[in-house]
Amino acid sequence: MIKLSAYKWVPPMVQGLVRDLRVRRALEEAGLAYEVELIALGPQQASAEHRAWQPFGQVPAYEEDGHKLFESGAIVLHIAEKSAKLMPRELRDDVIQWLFASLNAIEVPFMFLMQNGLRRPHRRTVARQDTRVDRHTARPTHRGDEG
Ligand SMILES: N[C@@H](CCC(=O)N[C@@H](CS)C(=O)NCC(=O)O)C(=O)O
Repeated sequence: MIKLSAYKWVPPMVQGLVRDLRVRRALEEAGLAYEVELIALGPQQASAEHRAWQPFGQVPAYEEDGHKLFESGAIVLHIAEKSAKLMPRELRDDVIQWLFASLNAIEVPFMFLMQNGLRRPHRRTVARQDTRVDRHTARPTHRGDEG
């Protein structure tokens, strides 16, 4: 059985944003059954037992038949490898490319923006990444758009 870690409770400002959600979504879309182990923020999160599963004391962490993984991107990729719906074989490189792009080129500036507020230079960075993604995905030659 697949097991995924998540928090028992998080403050309202991050509810709906915790990274176990991207793993849950991949599992749901792949149609894979899973159970959730709820971790309490604080001592349980910092415990040696939890750190053996997620070395930074964070969520999400994933376990499948004793095989343990952490880092949401690595977990989502592992799940995608099991599902032609999530990652058709002929689009594997595209999926990996966009997975890295979402974690580096998109998530990083957005996180910076969230942590530093809507000051003009950060807004510009995020708007620029957004425009570039729009332009790229609108291109008719994008491999994902070829019938
Ligand atoms: N790069 C990691 C980041 C994990 C992460 O930042 N998890 C947050 C929740 S979204 C967390 O556990 N924060 C609590 C903490 O760092 O103490 C991933 O994508 O899995």
